[in-house]
This record gives sequence, C-alpha cells and structure tokens, in this order.
Amino acid sequence: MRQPHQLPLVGLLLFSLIPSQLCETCEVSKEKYFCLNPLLSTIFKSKYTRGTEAANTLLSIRLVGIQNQTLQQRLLQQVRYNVERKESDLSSGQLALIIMALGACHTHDENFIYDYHLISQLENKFQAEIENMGAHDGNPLTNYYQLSLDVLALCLFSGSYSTTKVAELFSPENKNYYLGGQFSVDTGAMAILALTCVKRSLMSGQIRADEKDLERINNHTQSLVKKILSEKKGKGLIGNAFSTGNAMQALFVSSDYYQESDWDCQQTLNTVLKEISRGVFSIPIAAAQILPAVMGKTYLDVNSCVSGSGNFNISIPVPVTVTPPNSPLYISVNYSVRISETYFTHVTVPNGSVFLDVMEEAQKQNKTVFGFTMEESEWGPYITSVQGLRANNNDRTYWELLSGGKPLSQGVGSYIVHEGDNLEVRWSKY
Ligand code: B12
Ligand SMILES: *[C@@H]1O[C@H](CO)[C@@H](O)[C@H](O)[C@H]1NC(C)=O
Ligand SMILES: *[C@@H]1O[C@H](CO)[C@@H](O)[C@H](O)[C@H]1NC(C)=O
Ligand SMILES: *[C@@H]1O[C@H](CO)[C@@H](O)[C@H](O)[C@H]1NC(C)=O
Ligand SMILES: *[C@@H]1O[C@H](CO)[C@@H](O)[C@H](O)[C@H]1NC(C)=O
Ligand SMILES: *[C@@H]1O[C@H](CO)[C@@H](O)[C@H](O)[C@H]1NC(C)=O
Ligand SMILES: *[C@@H]1O[C@H](CO)[C@@H](O)[C@H](O)[C@H]1NC(C)=O
Repeated sequence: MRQPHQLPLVGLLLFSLIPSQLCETCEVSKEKYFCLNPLLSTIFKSKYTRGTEAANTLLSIRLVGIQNQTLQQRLLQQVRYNVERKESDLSSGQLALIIMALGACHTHDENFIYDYHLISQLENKFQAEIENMGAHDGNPLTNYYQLSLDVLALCLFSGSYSTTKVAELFSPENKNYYLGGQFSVDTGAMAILALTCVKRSLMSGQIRADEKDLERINNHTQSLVKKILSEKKGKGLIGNAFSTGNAMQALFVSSDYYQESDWDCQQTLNTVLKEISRGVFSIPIAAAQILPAVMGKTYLDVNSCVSGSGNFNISIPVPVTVTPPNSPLYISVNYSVRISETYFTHVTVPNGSVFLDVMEEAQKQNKTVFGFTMEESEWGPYITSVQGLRANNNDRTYWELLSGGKPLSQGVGSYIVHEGDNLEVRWSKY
C-alpha cells in the first residue's frame, strides 16, 4: 500500500517529468513542397479499391489540409462502403482507422461515426483482441500495431477503455512489440501515440486520473522512445523507410522524453525527402503513412486541424517513376520454399518482374510443392499459405520473404527481382 503522504510527491515528480506538452516538430519548408509531388501523385491517381487504404489516405490528407473535394468524396465513398457492407469483417485496427478518418477535423462525416455506433463496435473489437490474448498465450487476434490504433481512436473520440488495462498491456517488455525477434518500430511508434493520448486525457482531467497508471504510462513511453531512437540508422531513417513516418510522429509528441541531441529531425526529414524522390513511397498506403510526418503533423492532431493551413500548392504532379519500356531480356533466379525441408527450383522471368511473378512461374512448374494462396491487403498481395500450410496469428506463424537469406522490406507485389537472386519463402514465427 502506498502511504498517503507520498501522493503529492509522486504528483510533483510526474509534473517535473512532463513540464509541458510542447511538441518538437520539423516539417518540409514551403520552398520544398515540390519534393512531395511524387507522394501527391501517388495519392491522387490511386484507385482506392481497398477500404483501409482509403481510410488511411483520407486521414492523412485531412491532417495536412489537402482540401480537394473530388478526392475526399471518392475516399469517403470507399470508407462508407466498407462500414456499411463489411463492418463485421473489419479488424479492430481497420475500424479504428476508419473512425479517425471520418472524425478528422470535425466535418459532417463525423455523424457517420455516431449513426453507425462505431465507437461501441470498436470497444467490442478491442475487447475481443484482449480476450484472444487470454486464450492464446498472449497473442491478439491481429497485432499490437492495431491494438495501439484501437486505444488511439478510443482515446481521441471519447470511447471507454481502462487506463489500468492500457498500462498493463503496453508494458515495453511485451513480446508483441517484437516481430521476428526484431523490435517493430511501427508498432512502438503507434503505441507511443496511443499512450501519449491517454496521458494527455489523464492529465487534463478528462478521464479520472490514477497516479499509478499515469506513472506506468510515463515509464512505458520513456522506454519505447529509447528503443525507437536506438533503431536510428546512419542517414537518419528509423527502422526502415516505411516505419520512419510513424517514428517521426511518435518523436514529435514525446520530445519531453529525449534530449535535443538525441535526434536530428532535420537529417531524418532530408533523407525521407530523398527517398520520396527515388520513388520509394510509390504505393498509396506508403505515401499516406509518410505524408503527415513530413508536414509536421501527427494522428493526435485530428481534433485540432487548423483549417485552411497547409493548403499547399498542388501543381498536379507529373508521374516520377517512368518505367522503362519492358526490356525483352529474361533473368533467372533461384527460388525455394522452406518448411523443415527445402524445395528448390530455377525460374526464368522477364526482367523487371516482381517476386510474385517468380512464385507464379514456380507454381506452374509444380503445383503441389509451389502452390500458394494470397490475400489483397493495403500493402498489396499478402502470402497466406504455401503447400496448403496457412499462417496463423494465434501461433504467430507467417510466410517470411527473403532474398539471399535476408528478410525483404517489401511484399511479393512490390519487390523487383534481380538476375541471380536467391529468393525464399520460409515458414517462420514472428
Ligand atoms: C503486424 C505486421 C506484420 C505481421 C502480420 C500478421 C499479424 N499478426 O497481424 C507479420 C509479422 C506476419 C508481417 C509480415 C510481413 N510484413 Co509486415 N507489418 C506489420 C505492421 C507492423 C502492422 C500491419 C497492420 O496491422 N496494419 C494496420 C491494419 C489496419 O491494416 P491492414 O491492411 O488490415 O493490415 C494487414 C496487412 O498490413 C498485412 N500485412 C502485414 N505486413 C504486410 C506486408 C505486406 C507486404 C503485405 C502485402 C501485407 C502485410 O497484415 C495486416 C494484418 O492482417 C506493418 C507496419 C505498417 N506501417 O503498416 C508492417 C509492414 C506492413 N510489413 C512489412 C513487411 C515488409 C512484411 C513482410 C514482407 C516481411 C518479410 N520479409 O517477410 C511480411 C509479409 C510476407 C507475406 N506473407 O506476404 C512492411 C511493408 C513495407 C512495404 N513497402 O511493403 C511494413 C510497413 C513494416 C516496415 N516498416 O517495413 N507483418
Ligand atoms: C482533385 O482530385 C481529383 C481526383 O484525384 C483530380 O482529378 C483533380 O485534378 C484534383 N483537383 C485539383 C484542383 O487538384
Ligand atoms: C517508473 O520508473 C522509475 C525509474 O525507472 C521506477 O523507479 C518506478 O518504480 C517506475 N514506476 C512504475 C509504476 O513502474
Ligand atoms: C502556386 O504555383 C504556381 C505555379 O507553380 C505559382 O505561380 C504560384 O505563385 C504558387 N502559389 C503559391 C501561393 O505558392
Ligand atoms: C534489366 O533491366 C535493368 C534496367 O531496366 C538493366 O539495368 C539490367 O541490366 C537488365 N538486366 C538484364 C539481365 O537484362
Ligand atoms: C512435384 O515435386 C514433388 C516433390 O519433389 C514430386 O514428387 C512430384 O512428382 C512433382 N510433380 C510434378 C508434376 O512435377
Ligand atoms: C542457384 O542455384 C544453383 C544450383 O543450386 C547454384 O549453383 C547457384 O549458385 C545458385 N545461384 C546463386 C546466385 O547462388
């Protein structure tokens, strides 16, 4: 039992730990807006057939103040379709993103959240994640990236959740922060955003403050910030290019937890801009996830969009990735499926092919050994089974993609194969 006279001291200590809610951001300057053209081009020309992609994009363009009504209506239509037709199929994190997109910047679309009782549905889905953890060795239905999105959406849109449960779930020792033995920067970053939102609600008295929860949440944030900073690479990327936007958002809102000298935001931003110009974020979801960060925005800003700001000059961008006319040349690669045994073959594909083309060629050779299934997701096709063996979140199994023994940072639909690649899909545990 804590003694009552210690209470003020703890309060004081906490207060000195969090002297302000100032956020350090760095954002692309007006003169450099043209550097964002590849992102905008991707965002404007996409078809948006997948709901999560549309939700993520709508959220991002609202946060940065892109006012194009044609685009917003198109995205909105896709998001609404997903709610009306597919609500029960949505995962918790997908619903959380939809809520944030609809609620962002307080437009009329916010009513949709309440008409369809999306908040209480999210509460139920979040509960189901926790129950699954109880029944399956601490493994949620989806993953901690999505549990973080859940808490974030519930926190931002006045859903109910237990702060004690949040403090318990998001302890930095939890295995769910790790994917394939590696700290997942995306996951840690999303957790920091969620924890920061909860912390702010506690401190502003919006929800009942329990000193112990607040202290634990502070401690968790502190450790997660440290882990994220330790994933900083030479040129300033954090994790890889695709996690850097999320990491930047997390670091923007948690600047009380690190020293100015710990992170050179400008260097990170400059490297991201270079990657943008190289066409690295050429799929819509990748563009949507990096955009808020380079404009100095975070998901915590959904309730305080400065209208009219960031109304930047969109000179309808020219496509950057000019794919060269299909080279008639063929390349040959090695491809194997590894379970406990390894099944191996050579495959010849046109130069410029992606990993998926190789898998399809191999499947033609021998359906028993190289047959596979996939599902469309916002990041492209996701491999769900090979030889009939299905990935399963309850036992943390998945089909890992590798080249030359190293895990790839892109999926089968995006990774362009090279002459002599040793490609592999491996039955793995994350
Ligand atoms: C959790 C996660 C996983 C889990 C997914 C299973 C689970 N338990 O949920 C595991 C560990 C299995 C996984 C695997 C892979 N992942 Co992953 N993953 C994530 C993470 C952290 C969150 C995804 C999520 O829930 N999003 C939120 C929900 C609402 O969106 P969703 O569309 O419904 O989410 C689903 C898809 O994202 C899908 N998924 C997850 N990863 C990938 C990767 C690809 C290429 C595809 C097509 C789909 C996909 O699983 C999610 C749950 O069903 C993201 C980070 C991020 N920034 O998005 C990385 C991320 C999407 N993954 C990535 C990669 C590279 C992979 C792998 C290719 C790694 C590898 N070398 O094998 C494999 C996929 C291989 C395959 N079978 O096709 C990259 C994609 C980058 C890119 N440009 O394509 C990301 C962005 C991480 C990063 N920063 O590099 N991943
Ligand atoms: C708005 O978006 C639509 C659809 O993406 C596009 O065709 C149009 O050119 C955009 N308008 C402006 C003013 O950018
Ligand atoms: C928070 O961290 C401090 C310092 O590391 C530690 O002394 C304290 O016990 C932690 N508090 C909780 C509630 O875990
Ligand atoms: C927008 O871009 C056009 C053409 O590039 C330029 O002439 C105009 O001055 C710009 N406007 C602002 C507000 O930057
Ligand atoms: C494949 O195409 C790339 C660029 O399009 C080229 O650099 C490379 O030499 C080609 N390789 C083969 C084997 O044709
Ligand atoms: C596929 O490979 C398996 C194992 O190597 C072999 O037994 C089988 O005969 C092959 N099938 C075809 C159609 O080549
Ligand atoms: C591909 O496999 C063949 C046969 O096993 C091997 O000789 C060759 O070295 C492999 N290619 C590469 C690039 O390792």
